[in-house]
Amino acid sequence: VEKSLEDIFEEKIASEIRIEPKDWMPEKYRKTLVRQISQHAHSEIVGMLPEGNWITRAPSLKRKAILLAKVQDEAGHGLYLYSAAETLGTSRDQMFEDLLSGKAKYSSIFNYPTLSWADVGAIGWLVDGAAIMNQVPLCRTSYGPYARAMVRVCKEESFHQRQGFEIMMTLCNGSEEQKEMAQEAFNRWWWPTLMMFGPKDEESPNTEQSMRWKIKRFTNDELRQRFVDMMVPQAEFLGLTVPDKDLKWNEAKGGYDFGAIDWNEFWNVVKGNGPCNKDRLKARNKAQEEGAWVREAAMAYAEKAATREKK
Ligand code: FAQ
Repeated sequence: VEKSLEDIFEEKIASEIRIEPKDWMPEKYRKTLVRQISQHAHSEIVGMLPEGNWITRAPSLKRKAILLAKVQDEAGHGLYLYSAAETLGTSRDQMFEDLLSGKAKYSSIFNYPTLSWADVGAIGWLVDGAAIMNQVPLCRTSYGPYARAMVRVCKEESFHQRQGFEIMMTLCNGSEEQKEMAQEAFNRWWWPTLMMFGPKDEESPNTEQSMRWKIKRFTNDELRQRFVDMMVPQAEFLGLTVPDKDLKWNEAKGGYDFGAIDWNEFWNVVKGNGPCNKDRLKARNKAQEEGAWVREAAMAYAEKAATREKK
């Protein structure tokens, strides 16, 4: 019997062979990947804004240089991810247009404000920590270009997480006021970070199929639990209090039980009504307008170079 294209695809998935751009794939697989990878790319790009807010006010030259490098890394991650998504047949211009018009989603976490320098530490420690927890398994995702992009992204995220933890450690070993700043930032970022992993499994419409296709390797709740179990000892080490009165070690499950997440807040932010959603889109649109002359100049240069080559 001759195998159908679908059989070949399913066999590859079953035997952990990567799916590559020119391989046949179900339309829904392609669509899910474009959705997830483009949202991921948009998150990296919008994710530059909260920390970018502190570049001009970093407390020392060294901190400023490190923060600049981190924010630039996020731009690079966005570019690898748009390239990976483009291999599935959607143009970067189209994806970008969807971001700028507010049609496309990006991670809820980047719609919260950065009110103090400690927020830069908290983002590196918590947000990059959550990003790593989610992205290390994506190095084994079934779509080749996405998996390969994740390898380098994860290496850079590890550096980001260390720099965040180091900022928190410096503040926690500093004056009373510095320690308070760290705790206050922790209080504001903890719950939104737990929301980054997405809705709970029963309310996650995409998880089941994405697990079957090995796009996702763990469910939202599995990753969230691992994250809590990893972070609690780190908070203890820093001398910070996790802002959750229901947090408790559960011997039987070998992990922490934690309090209820405010899902109303989550969906509200996802729908565009978080504290900074409008500001974030405004900032991206402004950058697009102000960068128009650079794009035009680059196009003119490319055309000129092409004519010169023909001669
Ligand atoms: N925010 O059925 P599910 C970073 C949406 S890290 C907004 O569970 P799925 C690094 C979801 O899209 C952050 N929307 O969906 C950095 C879906 O809507 P749709 C980016 C969310 O895809 C650090 C609906 O809810 N990381 O950027 C969120 O199976 C520091 C139902 O959800 C990634 O994107 C949310 N938090 O699972 C940069 C990782 N959660 O599309 C700068 C890759 C869910 O049907 C500074 N993505 N939604 O209309 C993933 O692993 C998955 O897409 C999940 C969601 C786990 C995010």
